[in-house]
Amino acid sequence: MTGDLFDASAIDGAVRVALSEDAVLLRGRALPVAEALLSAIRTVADAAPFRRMVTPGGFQMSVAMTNCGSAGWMTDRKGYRYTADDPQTGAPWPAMPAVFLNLADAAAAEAGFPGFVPDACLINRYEPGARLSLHQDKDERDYAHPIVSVSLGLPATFQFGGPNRADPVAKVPLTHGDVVVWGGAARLHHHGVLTLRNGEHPATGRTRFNLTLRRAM
Ligand code: MD3
Ligand code: FE
Repeated sequence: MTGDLFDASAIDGAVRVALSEDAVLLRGRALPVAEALLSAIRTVADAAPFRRMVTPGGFQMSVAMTNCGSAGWMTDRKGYRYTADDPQTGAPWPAMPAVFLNLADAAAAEAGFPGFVPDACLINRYEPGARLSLHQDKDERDYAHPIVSVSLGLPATFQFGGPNRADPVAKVPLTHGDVVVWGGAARLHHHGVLTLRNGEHPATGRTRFNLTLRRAM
């Protein structure tokens, strides 16, 4: 079933919410592998530590980031781009954990995008006070591929707009274990995350993680 924001249906035990045409929220879809995902995040961050990057405009982001996969997203004064190596260590970004690949492939298929093979995963770490202003993800080579996002830890309010920056914005709570698949028409929609509220989560403490699995190259 697809339609408006509140059109939810249970299919195969997972609760699906159509956020818009081609954007599907699979509530709790990552819960069975949440501990495995968190363990893999720690392994990635041991090799490629979280850092707060600087935008081309010179502002330090409030969200701390790292990457895994054959490409990783970065920003500095020179611009936004994907690189094969972590500029901080000079080493290639850590390999994509199998648990990331398997979840991304399964969730994309359930949302109608079979055969999704991500080559990049940006890992965002939010602490209370961190936010991500409204933006589009357009540094990838081919927008035909979907993006799969996975939320872990503290809840956040996600903002979801349209193709134009001035389009009206819907607010959607994203909680521990939620997976969203963005493809087709939704792939270039504006989106952001409101300032993270203070809180404590049993699995992550005072932290929210978000994985975005992408086909960058
Ligand atoms: C809609 N991350 O890393 S995930 C990002 O919660 C990013 O950290 C947010 O936006 C976060 O770029 C939101 C949801 C998301 C991710 C990618 C999208 C929504 C999207 C791409 C196209 C449209
Ligand atoms: Fe984004």
